[in-house]
Amino acid sequence: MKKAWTSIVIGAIASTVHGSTIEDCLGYSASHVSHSSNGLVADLTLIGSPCNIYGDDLKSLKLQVEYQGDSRLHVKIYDANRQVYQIPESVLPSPPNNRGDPRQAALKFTYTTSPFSFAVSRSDSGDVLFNTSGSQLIFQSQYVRLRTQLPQNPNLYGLGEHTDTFRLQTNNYIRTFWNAESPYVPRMSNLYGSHPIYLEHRNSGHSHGVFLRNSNGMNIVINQTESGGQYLEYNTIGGVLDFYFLAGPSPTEVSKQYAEVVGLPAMVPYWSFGFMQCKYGYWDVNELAEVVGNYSTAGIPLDVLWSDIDYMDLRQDFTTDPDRFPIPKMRELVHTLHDRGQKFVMMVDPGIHRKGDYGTFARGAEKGVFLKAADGSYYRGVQWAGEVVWPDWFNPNTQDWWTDEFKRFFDPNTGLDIDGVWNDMNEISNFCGDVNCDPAQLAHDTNTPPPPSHPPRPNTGRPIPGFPSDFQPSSFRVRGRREAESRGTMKGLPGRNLFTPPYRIKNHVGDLSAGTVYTNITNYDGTVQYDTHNLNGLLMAAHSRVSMLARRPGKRPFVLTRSTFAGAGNKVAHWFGDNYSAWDDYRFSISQMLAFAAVHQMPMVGSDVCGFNGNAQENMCARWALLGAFQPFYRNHADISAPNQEFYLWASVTEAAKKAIAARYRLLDYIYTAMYRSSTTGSPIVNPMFFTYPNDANTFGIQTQYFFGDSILVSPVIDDDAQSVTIYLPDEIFYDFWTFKPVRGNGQQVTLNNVAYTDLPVYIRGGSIIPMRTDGANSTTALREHNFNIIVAPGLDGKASGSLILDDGESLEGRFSDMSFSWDGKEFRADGKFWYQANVQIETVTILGDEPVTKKGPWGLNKRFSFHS
Ligand code: MIG
Repeated sequence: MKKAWTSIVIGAIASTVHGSTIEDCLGYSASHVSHSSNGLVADLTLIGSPCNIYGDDLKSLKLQVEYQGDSRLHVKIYDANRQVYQIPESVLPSPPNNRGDPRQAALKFTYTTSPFSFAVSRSDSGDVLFNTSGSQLIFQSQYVRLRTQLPQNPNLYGLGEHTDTFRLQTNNYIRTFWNAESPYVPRMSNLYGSHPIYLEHRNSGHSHGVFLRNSNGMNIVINQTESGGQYLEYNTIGGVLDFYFLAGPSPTEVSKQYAEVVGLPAMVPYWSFGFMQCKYGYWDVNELAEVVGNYSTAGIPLDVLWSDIDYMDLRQDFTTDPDRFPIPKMRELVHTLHDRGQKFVMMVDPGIHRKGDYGTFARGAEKGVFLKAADGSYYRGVQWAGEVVWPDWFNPNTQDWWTDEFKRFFDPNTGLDIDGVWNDMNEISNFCGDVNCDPAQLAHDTNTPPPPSHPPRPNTGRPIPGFPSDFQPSSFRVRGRREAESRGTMKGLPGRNLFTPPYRIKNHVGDLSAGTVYTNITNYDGTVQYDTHNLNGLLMAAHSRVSMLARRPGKRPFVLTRSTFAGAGNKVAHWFGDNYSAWDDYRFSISQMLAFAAVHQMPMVGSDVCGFNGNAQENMCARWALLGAFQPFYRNHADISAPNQEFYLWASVTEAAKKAIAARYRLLDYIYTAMYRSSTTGSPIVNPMFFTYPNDANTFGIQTQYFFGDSILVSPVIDDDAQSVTIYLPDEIFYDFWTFKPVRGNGQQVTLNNVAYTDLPVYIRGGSIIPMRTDGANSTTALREHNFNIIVAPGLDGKASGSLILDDGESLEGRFSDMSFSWDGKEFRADGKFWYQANVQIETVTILGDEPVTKKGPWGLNKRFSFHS
């Protein structure tokens, strides 16, 4: 099937749907161009007779161009009647139009009248960034096409979610946006999330960004014409062309400018940087406790325990299995975890069991919050609980109902006092595969959910360290090892083919409605899933965030979501779904993280460490335990059918994990500070190497090395079962993170040999100052009581600087300290704002070099200080 798509979509499409071909589409001509102080508007009128390839051509369009400040250009092409679907402001607000002066703007908009085309170029250099000439704009009822020319071999990044290279392929490459259940995260295909933003980096050392604010299904084709002309082409099945061009010119500035468009990332709690353990298939509450006990026995700090759908009664949200996960004992588990300084996160799925006596359903039905079919009956599908209905996130009552369910079930006094929530299956995933599926029949035939086939396991009488005596390990160890001119509705054109639009996007699941909510379903506000499908995940997660906040007002909610859309980082965290326990997946976990953290503005991301599906091998899991510790979201998770893979199950993985978590703890406040900067300025928490060295072309294609924060260079061993790795060290002085020995980078590759499976090459970049906590904490809660050692890593110029944020780690708006550190080669200075009272101090300051020098304190974290060498 995949091959067939390639020939349909790519190249000169010889479509003869209505007897015409794409070449018969003559485009539009611009008229009534009206300039204002910060932009222009114009009418775009269809030239000639309609070509009607994929639906009907729209005859009248509007063009709106706004210079929004000096570095952002907004270009929007939409239907004059404003009927075509546009993303509502309530879901993803458009950025404020900071009126800019075209004469000062970094970007310049130019256009050709007929056929209409436009270009965006840099005002200073004249470099053309985007140019649609040479191919006509097509704007039809079910197909919108716009193509831009690009330079040869462009360096393009972003356009996630995918498992392809970080620097995108430029030949015969299609990125499809249609959020879908994606087991084994297939390559070259659409996955769980849609982020129509790319960053292009040029050999000039300058980057720019292009964001298309459009949620419709689409193919973005990156390819070359027969004569070799490089292009990128948007092919959407609806929506409008709502572009934001971001001037950079540094890659980091592009990231920051994108955050201004879709929102700054949400700040996360301190504890969420701890190590987390999860598994689908933990049998009962005893097994949950046992996993925690095993971690402490092994001496591996565990911060967060996760509970998958296993805990639910018949797989229903907001219930627990009365035998295996009884509420009183679950409450005891949560209390014990909290007493130990640990946290607990549980899953909540979107499919609600359609069953009259199920309270969550009954209360939702009363408030009318579920999606309905055209005849007014519930739109039904199949999910874990059996026959289900789905919340209509566009219904204003849905939030109240959702929050009420959260408050009931997660009540600290009578229910389960969770610290975070996990949203899965929200693409939406529907086990009813196609439009002929009868949900009731399928649920019956597949026995979904399976009846609780086994009673709780008998207890062994052995205690679990750190847990009350009624927690006992199970008797049998299963697993072997382990605008305003027209007041349109913007809710979508009527009369479209909502199931099988004539232009087919390359959805790996098949038809648009396959395995999800049917695309003809109407939301509460009158929009249809055809247009809003890619927003389902973001909407669910955003509602969960509000509900979590209602439970704990003033505290930063922690919500992990599988499905995302542009702007999701402003609210929630994301993991990359159902990967495989294989080296390849270990490798692309880095590219995925880089794209999300640096381009999509979703910093709190990571893959299932050691892989979700399949059987994790010891050496790979040891390497992944180390790599995961140097990524923002650090969670070991596996499928129910996969053998257990908790770190303590192998000696070498235990050793690797202890080392990895100790290092992560040392760096935790450095990481936390990077996250704080990300959430306040948009600077990425993880930096691709070319972000740091934008003029060094050797870095543009690097996808297996990166900076965690802006100073910690991570260079993992990459090849299958290898013990050596060839890395690139830019022209810079570095210091080995583990030994503090200086290592001079020469802008060349270096091969490291004999890298044990329990080792990870990490370097501190010269020029940085890193605050490190002292060793020995067994949780991030305990870590907060640890003092600091300040590590000064002078650059080639002998100087260094760094910073440190201190706060209570959980308040949305609270007191904080923002300290700055500097070293000029002779004098060390600590300065800043001291608004948060931290009861710890700085023990030492160490200046790295051939002969490191340590100055003993202590110094408080409540006032400035300085000393000379
Ligand atoms: O069909 O809740 O991606 O992390 O363990 C599988 C069970 C449903 C998919 C998630 C995975 C989770 C699993 N879920």
